[in-house]
Amino acid sequence: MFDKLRSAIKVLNKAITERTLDEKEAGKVLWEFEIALMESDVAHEVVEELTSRVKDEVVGIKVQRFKDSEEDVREFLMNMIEDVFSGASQIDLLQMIEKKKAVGEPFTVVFLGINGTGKTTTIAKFANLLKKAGFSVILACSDTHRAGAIEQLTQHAERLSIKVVSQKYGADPAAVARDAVLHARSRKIDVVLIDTAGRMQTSKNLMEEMSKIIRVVNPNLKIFVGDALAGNDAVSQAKEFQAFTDFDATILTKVDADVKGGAALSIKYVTGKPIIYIGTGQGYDDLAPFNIDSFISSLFESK
Ligand SMILES: Nc1nc2c(ncn2[C@@H]2O[C@H](COP(=O)(O)OP(=O)(O)OP(=O)(O)O)[C@@H](O)[C@H]2O)c(=O)[nH]1
Ligand SMILES: [Mg+2]
Repeated sequence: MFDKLRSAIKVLNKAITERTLDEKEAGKVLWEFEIALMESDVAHEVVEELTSRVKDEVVGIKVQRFKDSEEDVREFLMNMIEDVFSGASQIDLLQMIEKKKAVGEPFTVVFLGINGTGKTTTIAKFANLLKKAGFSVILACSDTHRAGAIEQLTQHAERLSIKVVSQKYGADPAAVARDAVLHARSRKIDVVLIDTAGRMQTSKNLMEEMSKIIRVVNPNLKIFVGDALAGNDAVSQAKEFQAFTDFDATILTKVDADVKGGAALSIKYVTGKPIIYIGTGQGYDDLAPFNIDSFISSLFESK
């Protein structure tokens, strides 16, 4: 995972450590760093921020202070990158759910994103995680559009022994979500996970439909599901969805197949919202908590 990004940082680290850079050499090193970031699917604005910070520090006289210590350079780069990505509040989801449970209210989560990013699979994984943590869960099939969507969610629910609330294809997704919440309230179920249809951020009707689901249910959490393999596209989708829904957090899927790593950095940077979990495979247990600081530290580990 993330090998490309890791090697971009390694190359930069090495270049700064081994040489005292004059302006021309620094320019060359920075150029290579910039290309490597771009190749790693890091979004344009993030590339600019990172390269301009490095440039301010390494050109000319200032670089002298690094010349003897690889450790100093490593620390400088790590602090700089952490600084660029700090700021979003971390979300402790299980704790939030626990609090709601304590007052006898179901905790509601809506999953949003474009087609095929992994929303339905992520809901199944997340339901599995919650069950293991001792919570009761119900699923709402508010994807009443795509053929097979109801059967797909129902199959996951059966495998996980969880109830699913659904209606016919073509039904109002907001009504399905509301039914599920009412059901959870009357049966004292702890968590409602609402699956929605994949929609392109350019489809006005579907985006408005999504706003309706959110208005009707007023969920405790809106999670954007982004596909790491989509790279920069995932970043622009995140921006558009954020403008429409002001979501609270991201789950990044298919990270197991992503050698680049740029989407993780970029989505966090452009939305200012934390990535709370990453999908690391197709099985129910393939969902891992994500923390940006540990992610950045891991980029500096030599492998
Ligand atoms: N390798 C890998 N595959 C994943 C991951 N998450 C989801 N997938 C796969 O991605 C494909 C699409 O997943 P879905 O959960 O159906 O995606 P969706 O967003 O619900 O799709 P729509 O409902 O059509 O919008 C499936 O084949 C999943 O198995 C992941 O973390 N890693
Ligand atoms: Mg789906």
